[in-house]
Amino acid sequence: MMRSLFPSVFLVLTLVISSMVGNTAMAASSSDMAQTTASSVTRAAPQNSFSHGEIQEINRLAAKVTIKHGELKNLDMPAMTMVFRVKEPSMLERLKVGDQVSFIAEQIGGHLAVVAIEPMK
Ligand SMILES: [Cu+2]
Repeated sequence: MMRSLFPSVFLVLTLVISSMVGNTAMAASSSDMAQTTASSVTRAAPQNSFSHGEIQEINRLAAKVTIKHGELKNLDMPAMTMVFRVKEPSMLERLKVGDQVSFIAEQIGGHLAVVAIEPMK
């Protein structure tokens, strides 16, 4: 009984912890450092590279933003206008329609979410 339960509990914990770690930029950069020692090939792949776009619409209640974006290399997506969720609603506070932005979108739990976004100057 205990022996069969334990591995799945451990798996869930691992998933929770890894998703928490993924939230912080610091964790990402430290894992980058770990990878550099592994091989220089993994360094060559642009991970979480910023994409460019223009804000078309902001839905603060739904925590969604419509972005007319250029090519998203990390998602292998061509330029288009589409709706993204944002990871944190507070990310929308500094944005307004018409802003040129740099942003990072990632596939999270089956949908695309903006995990970082900032107006371009
Ligand atoms: Cu798109």
